[in-house]
Amino acid sequence: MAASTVPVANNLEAFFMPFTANRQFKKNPRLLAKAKGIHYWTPEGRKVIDGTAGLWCVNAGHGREEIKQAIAAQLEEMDYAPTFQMGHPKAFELAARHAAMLPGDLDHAFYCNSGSEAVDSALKIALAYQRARGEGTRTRLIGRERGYHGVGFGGISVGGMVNNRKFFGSLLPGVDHLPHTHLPAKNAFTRGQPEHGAELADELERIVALHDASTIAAVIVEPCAGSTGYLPPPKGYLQRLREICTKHGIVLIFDEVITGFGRLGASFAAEYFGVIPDLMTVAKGISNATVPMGGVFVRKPIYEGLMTGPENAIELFHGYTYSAHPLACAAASAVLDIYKKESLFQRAAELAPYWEDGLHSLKSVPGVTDIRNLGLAGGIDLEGKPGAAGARGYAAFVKAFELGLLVRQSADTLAMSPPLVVEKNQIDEIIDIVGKAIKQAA
Ligand code: PXG
Ligand code: PLP
Repeated sequence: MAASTVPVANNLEAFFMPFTANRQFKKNPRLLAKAKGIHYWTPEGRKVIDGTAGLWCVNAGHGREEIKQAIAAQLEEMDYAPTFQMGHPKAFELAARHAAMLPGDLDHAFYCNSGSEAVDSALKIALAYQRARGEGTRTRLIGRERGYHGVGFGGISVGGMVNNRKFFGSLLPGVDHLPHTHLPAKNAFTRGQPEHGAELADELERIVALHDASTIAAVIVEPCAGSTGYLPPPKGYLQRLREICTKHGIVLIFDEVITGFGRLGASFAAEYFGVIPDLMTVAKGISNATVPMGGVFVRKPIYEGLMTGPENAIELFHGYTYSAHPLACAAASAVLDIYKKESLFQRAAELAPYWEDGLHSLKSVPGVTDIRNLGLAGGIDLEGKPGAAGARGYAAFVKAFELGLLVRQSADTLAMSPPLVVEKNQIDEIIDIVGKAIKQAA
């Protein structure tokens, strides 16, 4: 081996980092080397509160012994088994457990490895379902401005974040978008769901009038938008969207990659809002992020609708090598045990008012222009510096990290979503640090 090919310790160059300013980061890296409970430690041993549950995914907290043991036991027993024309017991067990906890007649589970794959899978299931029921002209997909549905071509096409779209060509054809529901002029500093904006769901009627229902397969929305700064839905909005989709035979997809598995203080946003989608995408908290996993939960009529043709016909020509990977199934089952045993969804619901009070106590901090919250998450908008959009948000994020707190920054918005095992005194600490960081980043 040539000397130059020997890996160099502490050389950060080779890793092409995702969604990161690579050159900036590699000059001033922020590294995490250890995690337990609601904390990370840097390689130097500095303790940092995980104010974001990783990337909204470590809902039961880090380093859970029960999950570790379940993964290790599965690895010992069987590392991998295919699920194309074969099966393994843990996949069926997990699907039955998910079906049992899902609201309404959402009672089947398709598995994949990430939220992005879940979204592409759901869009394909919706298209295949429409075709199977003799509505093959329904090929349009409707997303929403400011939506985030991962990074597959399907997901960025229905997504509504300009930077995730503009570099990547023509995307999927036949996609339209609902308007977003972020109305700070009317709703700033609302606690929980905003009063104004339900009528924005009626824009779907306008889109139907433009294209005709016979061309529209599905609508996908995050029930509470996460990535663009945490935007709880206006009161009545999701109910209205559900009614319009039902009326026009459109498949309604809730992207619950962030909201699923307890974030709102209920198992799923569908349960929290009392609105049942036809398909639900999940990831993140499904496995507490220990082994990558995603899924699409499917209502009975959709699954049944696809079970057509001769019995030897494959009903859905779609799947991943690692669909229902045994290690992911073991992890997902173990985390369900924890959620149940520790009543973590209920715990999140009980902590939510305390979290809300904490967040909104930052209202008077100079430069804060809006605060939003729902469940155990929230977003804080900062006034941007003229001509330097995002600079203040980034400065606050870096300050918070120096002061011992990990937050998530998107432009001049900070988002937080602590693990559901967070204690009240730790919430106090989070709020204290984020307040200081915002002041110091002014
Ligand atoms: N849908 C939604 C609603 C998401 O929030 C995805 C799909 C894609 O999941 P994967 O597993 O492919 O990343 C997501 C992911 C942030 C942030 O800081 C959010 C996500 C991922 C990374 C960062 O807002 N959401
Ligand atoms: N590319 C090639 C060449 C493959 O053989 C496969 C799977 O067999 C894939 C991509 C898809 O990989 P995955 O099933 O992990 O998504």
